[in-house]
Amino acid sequence: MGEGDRPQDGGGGDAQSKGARMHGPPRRVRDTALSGAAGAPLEGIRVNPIVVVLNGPNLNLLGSREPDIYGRETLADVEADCRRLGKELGLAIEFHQSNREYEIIDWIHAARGRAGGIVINPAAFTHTSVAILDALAAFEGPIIEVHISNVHRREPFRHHSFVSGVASGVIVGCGTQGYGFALRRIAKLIEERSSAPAGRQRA
Ligand code: DHK
Repeated sequence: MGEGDRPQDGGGGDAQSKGARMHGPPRRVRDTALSGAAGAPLEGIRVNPIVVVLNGPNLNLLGSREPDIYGRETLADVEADCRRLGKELGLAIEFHQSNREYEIIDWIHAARGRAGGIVINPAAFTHTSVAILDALAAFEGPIIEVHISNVHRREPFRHHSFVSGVASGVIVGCGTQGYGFALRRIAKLIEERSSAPAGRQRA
């Protein structure tokens, strides 16, 4: 499913122009929040787009949990890899994990109007959570869904994802390397959005 198929948030042109402001690649800013003492804008300060990387239940056990399926890398290893690659790509990485559905929803809400994109491995919530689907549908930027294992080679209940319908892309079965692929794709999508004419942000 392409990004253009994602549900609209009802914001119309305003939401799109807001997206154009909030979701660009590293850029020079004139932002009153970054004003100097005399209130003059600080020229030449580069702001990296925020990418929020979210991890669902049991992913805190990565490395020791079913290593034949999920590998030996810990979540701390994945976070370090994401931060390293984020620097290379000019992205400000915010990395979270929770076993609680509401916390993931709250992080998605906090990303609205602020983050350039979301990378999410919803883990078991992938297959159950309409609430996470709805929260993601209200996010304006690109979303990449990641699964460490190849869920399509596993039990049938893992074949359905509530999240895929609002994701720009899905990376499955590439191990923890999938997070890096997702960040590279998000960086590209953010860059494309920032250079697209205002009315074509979702195309
Ligand atoms: C992780 C989980 O915890 C499972 O519940 C999903 C996903 C698959 C993964 O492969 O990363 O079914």
